Formats: sequence, structure tokens, C-alpha cells
Amino acid sequence: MIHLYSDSSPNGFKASIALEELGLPYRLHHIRIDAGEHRLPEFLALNPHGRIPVLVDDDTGVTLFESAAILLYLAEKTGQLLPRDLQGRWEAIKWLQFHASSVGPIMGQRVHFEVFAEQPVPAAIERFRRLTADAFAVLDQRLSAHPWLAGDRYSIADIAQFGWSHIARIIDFDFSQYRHLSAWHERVAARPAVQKGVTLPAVATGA
Ligand SMILES: N[C@@H](CCC(=O)N[C@@H](CS)C(=O)NCC(=O)O)C(=O)O
Repeated sequence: MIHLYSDSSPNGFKASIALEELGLPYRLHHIRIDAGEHRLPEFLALNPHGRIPVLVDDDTGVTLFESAAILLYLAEKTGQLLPRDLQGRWEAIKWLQFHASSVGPIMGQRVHFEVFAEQPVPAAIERFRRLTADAFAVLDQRLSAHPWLAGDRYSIADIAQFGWSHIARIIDFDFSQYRHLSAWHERVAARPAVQKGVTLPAVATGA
């Protein structure tokens, strides 16, 4: 059995969307960040960094944190959501890694400075707005020439990016001027597994 430890948040959605896309049976454990459950010793035993998502696969004995590692693991386990040909596979990994290194962390900082910081820091707000705009422009250019980030097939690279673009929409980090990125967002959002994945774990556990 696969266990997913997650909360309703951008990085958590990546794992729940992938599991829903793949139709794998799994048990969902709601780790409530706002209640500090990600800092409890039993959770830190799974991820010493104290962040969701975490995936544990009883069948293989693998325990993973970092959403990109979880996506790669699920793709490798099932042979799905990652092109098999060498070029397509590495396109997908490149865009997955671009998201993990150059988009997700920047969006996380922007959310911190624009939404949560107790003291406004205009220079930080300006810096992370500029950096997210740069990232959106790169994604938009890529998606002007290809329907999906890896090329002609939907992959874990799209799932990773969607986790954050879904939140960007909700908190009004407007990217409508990036026409191709916006159209891609609608294509991903229309997928039933994505629609279910972004409701988890809050809806499943009634929290
Ligand atoms: N690079 C990590 C980031 C994980 C992460 O920051 N998760 C957030 C929720 S989206 C979290 O657990 N935050 C709790 C905290 O920062 O204390 C990944 O991609 O999985």
C-alpha cells in the first residue's frame, strides 16, 4: 500500500494529482500544517525537513520527501506520465527540475512576502514579483510551441507546475497576460484527476 502524507497546499497537490491520474490505491494521511503536525516527531521521522508531501510505499520500502522525487518515483513505478524515449524523458525531467528549482521556491517566497509577512518588505516583494514574471515568461514561451511542458504529452512536469499555478490563480498572482501559460492551465485544470487532486486532503478528511 502507498501512503501519502499531505495537506491542501501546492506541493501536496502535485502528489495527490499524480496518484489520482495513475489510479493507484493509496491511503491519505492529513498532516495539518496549521496545527503543527508536520513538526511532530513521528512526521519528522519520515521527513527530517518537516515538510509535506511525504510518500511511503510499503510494497518497496521506499520513503520519499520532495514532491519532484515523489513524481519521478510514481512515474517510474507505473511507466506512466514520463515519456519513454530518451529525448522526451529528459525534456520532462528538465522542465520538472526547472519547476522544482526555479519556479516553486520563488513562488513560495512571493507568497511569503506578499501574503504572510508580518512586516511589508517592498524590495523583497518587488524582487519575487520580478522573478515569478521571469519564470512565467519562460513557461509561456515553451508552451507557445508545445501543448505540454515535455512536448506533445502530458507528464509529471505539467503536474508539478500546476500545483503552483493553481495556487497562483487562487491568491490572484495574475498570469492572464501569459496567453499560452493560461491556456495550458485550463487544459490541465479540465482533467478529472486534477480536479479531484486539488481537493485533497481537505475534502476527503472533512478538514
Ligand atoms: N521542496 C519541497 C517543498 C515542500 C514544502 O515546502 N511544503 C510545504 C507545503 S506546500 C510545507 O510543508 N510547509 C510547512 C512549513 O514550511 O513549515 C517539495 O517540493 O516537496
